[in-house]
Amino acid sequence: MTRPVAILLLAAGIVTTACATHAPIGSAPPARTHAVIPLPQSIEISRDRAFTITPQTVIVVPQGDERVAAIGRSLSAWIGIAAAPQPPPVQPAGPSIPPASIVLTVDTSLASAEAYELTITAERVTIAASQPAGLFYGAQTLRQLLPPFVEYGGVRPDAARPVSAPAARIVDAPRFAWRGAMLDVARHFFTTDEVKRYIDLISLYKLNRLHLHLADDQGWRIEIVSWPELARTGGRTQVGGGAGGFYTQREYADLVAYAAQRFVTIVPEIDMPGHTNAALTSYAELNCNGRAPEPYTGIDVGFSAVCVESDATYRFIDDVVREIAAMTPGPYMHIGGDEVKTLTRDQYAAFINRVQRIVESHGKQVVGWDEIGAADLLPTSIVQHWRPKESPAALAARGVKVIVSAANRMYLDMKYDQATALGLNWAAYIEVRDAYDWDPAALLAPAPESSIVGVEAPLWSETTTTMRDVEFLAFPRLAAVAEIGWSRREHRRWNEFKRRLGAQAPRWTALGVNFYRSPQVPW
Ligand code: NGO
Repeated sequence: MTRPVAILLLAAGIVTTACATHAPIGSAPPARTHAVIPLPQSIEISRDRAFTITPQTVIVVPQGDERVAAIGRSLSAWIGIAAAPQPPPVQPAGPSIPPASIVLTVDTSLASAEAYELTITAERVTIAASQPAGLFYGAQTLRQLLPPFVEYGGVRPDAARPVSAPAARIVDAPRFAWRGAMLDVARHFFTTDEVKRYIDLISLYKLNRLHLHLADDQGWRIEIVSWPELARTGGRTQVGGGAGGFYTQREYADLVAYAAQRFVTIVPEIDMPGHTNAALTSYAELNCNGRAPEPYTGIDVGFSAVCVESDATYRFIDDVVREIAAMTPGPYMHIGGDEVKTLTRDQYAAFINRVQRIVESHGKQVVGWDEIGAADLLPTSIVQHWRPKESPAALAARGVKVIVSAANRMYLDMKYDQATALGLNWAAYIEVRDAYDWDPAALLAPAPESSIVGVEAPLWSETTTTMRDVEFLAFPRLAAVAEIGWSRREHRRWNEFKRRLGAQAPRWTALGVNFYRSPQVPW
């Protein structure tokens, strides 16, 4: 933003709260605050003018663009009946724009697919982006500028209170392409409805990857038609001995489609060669001794491995990858690769090399935990850094692309502090400030920031038996990860972030999210 515009905006009652060319946030308290997470690249917000949704408000979308119309319908559903007996109708653009409307418009001059511009005046709201993803993110920002009671949706119309957003001008684009969450559905199984709720919650914060940890020692969670016992036998239990479960291929496809509507790419993971007891118990031929072990319901790691010398193992992997690749439109296949204690380094590297070629033959790009760095990585393979004691800098220096999931900062299954009943603590206690107040680029220095594909917050489910448990560990820390993934490093300040974080409380309450009321945050 240039100086004359700034003066003009200030004269018009618009206050800049974050902008690349301005003083850091927090240097002067903004007259009119907002609570948008992740923090946009630039946001100018009015002190005294606002847009109010009325019973006349319509959502205008381009003619004949079904993907944008779907975003319009989502926005309509989020607003719900907060302002009128009916959610705002979605209608194609005509010769004139009705008063008090919200306009979604495609503007191909905007550079990246996820970038958007949101302009709110007293008369109208305009969200412009070159691609549907950007419009979706603009709509999420608008949603966060509306009062939290909107989240009661169709349940609690609050006719006495105006549904208003402050006049504003926002220009926004993400820092990283990969902004992920991982859910471990193997240690404890979560139903597709539960996973859909998680997708809804992560997409509110502009996360765009959901990595599903679909197989581990305790459970195999995805139907494989050519190896039916994997799900039937391997899906039958979970940590603690509960009933477990698995997704049919139809359910998985439905989940993928649901995620895609929210601009979330599903990244399926089949962990191998270790963490495979559920497969080993389902098929004796995957074991070097030809004997299937008992199902496992504890939480130890590192004891299992498929027989890396046997052809049956590679037939199995080829079939599994082929079936999962066929129902996964996203480009990635996560092969795990972590914590194998029963193989030599050479056996391990040869196995990963061979599996990379299988994944490639089915048209997918390999993602693996950082141990796979010991193999000859294909140029397209992505390494997910997780072990706090292993620096990813050497990998980055070799030109490897890295997703940062440092366990001591980003593992959502770590306890907040010693008093947290749920979670583990092997990597660290991670209070909210620990989760926010650091930067992934420092871990890879001196390699350039371009070696970081993005960030991802895994939530391992050894101790979480319900979605309420999952939510308690994920919120508020997932919002911190979302901001690290999206917002410019130079704009991030803990003292300013914690205020915006505290302001999420009424929204989470309205959404029924079971969040941790950290003493570090002004709720
Ligand atoms: C490790 C391990 C998982 C555990 C998790 C618990 C990785 C990549 N492998 O992370 O099996 O569930 O820690 O925090």
